[in-house]
Amino acid sequence: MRMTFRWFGEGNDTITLEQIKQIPGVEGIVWALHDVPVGEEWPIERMLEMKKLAEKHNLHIEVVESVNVHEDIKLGLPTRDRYIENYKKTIQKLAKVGVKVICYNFMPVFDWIRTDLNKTLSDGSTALFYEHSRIKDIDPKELVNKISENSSLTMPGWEPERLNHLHQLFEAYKNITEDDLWANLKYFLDQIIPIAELHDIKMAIHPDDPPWPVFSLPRIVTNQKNIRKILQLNSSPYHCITLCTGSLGANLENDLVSMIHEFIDRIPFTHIRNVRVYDNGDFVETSHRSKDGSVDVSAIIHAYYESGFKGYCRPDHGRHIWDEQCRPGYGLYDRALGIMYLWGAWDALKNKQSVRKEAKEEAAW
Ligand code: DNO
Repeated sequence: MRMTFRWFGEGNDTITLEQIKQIPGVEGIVWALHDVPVGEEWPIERMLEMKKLAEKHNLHIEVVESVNVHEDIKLGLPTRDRYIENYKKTIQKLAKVGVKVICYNFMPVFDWIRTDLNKTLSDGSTALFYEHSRIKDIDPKELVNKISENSSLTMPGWEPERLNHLHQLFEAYKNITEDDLWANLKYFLDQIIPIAELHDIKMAIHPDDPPWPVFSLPRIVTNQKNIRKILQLNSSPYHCITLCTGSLGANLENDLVSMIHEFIDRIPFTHIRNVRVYDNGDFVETSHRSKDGSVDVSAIIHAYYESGFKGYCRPDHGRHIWDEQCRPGYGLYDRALGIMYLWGAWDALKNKQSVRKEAKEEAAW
């Protein structure tokens, strides 16, 4: 398991590379050029700058999250080909700077959705929260305002230049069915994956968060059956998933351990975090510890360990603790604690194995 940490770039994150480097076992950053408008080609000079910066701190830039997919591609509009061409060029350039995995998603209009970015938990920390009943009544515009308020930092997947056109976006999706979305994803994959394969970059689609349709917009990367079907859309080993335990874990019917075992060969990158899911469908993000939420994180580590996982991992959102002022979900402290939990669980398995091996060797004597 290769540990990484998401970093939003200089001037766009409250955390420094010096700090990241001091978290045990972190070898690379998960990055993106967040200011390049969705659909445009990424400039190689900027990629090289990022590489130089990261390498100065002995960190690699092998994982990108995300090269976002333009809405015209998800909508299947004739203009999509232009954006797909840009996407291909970006893949080629990313390969030149040493990128190995690109995480992306195929969610219409919104990326992740929450109703509150600072819900107070019983321990006094705050965390991202999703109130199920609220989503039914809230006007999407109101939600956008709420998510964007009090933050000088653009939230990933909530780019203002796109969400300023919310009304038009909803209009455009009015007649788009789930079947259309499947077809549009296939069209995109069939164009992109051969380029990724040629350049040795794994394309890892991220699950929908939450994993069900929101605001009547279709969502398809939601469960084991759909992920199986998505992987069958293109048989290349370069067509992969980013297994995000927090996104999929918001639906208690998702069996994450079974997904890991089934899809292991197509998981080059995983996000590990915990959520507590309530009976009424609300969920809140919690510490990574199994006991603190509904996702059995230690069982997940166990499944990865047993499968010989050698891919990239990052802790995902954490709580905001110890008065940290940070991007919602992306503080230093709780994610660093998360990493230590993940390593603890991993190393314990390693030790157990070597103890078992030793015991066997002794028995053989
Ligand atoms: C939220 C993240 C998502 C994720 C994208 C991947 O913080 O997990 O924004 O990066 O969905 O494309």
